[in-house]
Amino acid sequence: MAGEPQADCLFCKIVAGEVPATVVRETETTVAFRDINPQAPTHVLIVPRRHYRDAGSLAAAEPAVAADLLTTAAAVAAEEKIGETGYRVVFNTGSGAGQTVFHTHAHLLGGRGLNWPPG
Ligand code: IU
Repeated sequence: MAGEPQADCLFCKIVAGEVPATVVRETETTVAFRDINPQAPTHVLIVPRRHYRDAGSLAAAEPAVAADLLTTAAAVAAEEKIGETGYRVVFNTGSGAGQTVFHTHAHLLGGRGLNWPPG
């Protein structure tokens, strides 16, 4: 059920501490950790503690938590000192857009130049 832990979900397991991750920030409702396959010098994933399949589903159910994802991304960007040069926050949504883990996550990318449009 939406919001409840999913037994087969990698990010639920990271949130629960059952799978190790390099956590850089935690709030009451979110966890931020380094991506295992970084695409930029800073590549951090920010996930809600509760399970929703994508960003739209999270925002519809728990808009305050969706906002917390964004403020946490900004806080990590400040800590990583990528705010001045710019950074990107991405929610891949659906397999056609590259989503491979179906637990909402924001990618925070920065520390290098970022092209537009993305691939
Ligand atoms: P995507 O938007 O669903 O494709 O993003 C999933 C991300 O999760 C991707 O960047 C992976 O490198 C990352 N990831 C991870 O950090 N740790 C893991 O054990 C696995 C994937 I599997």
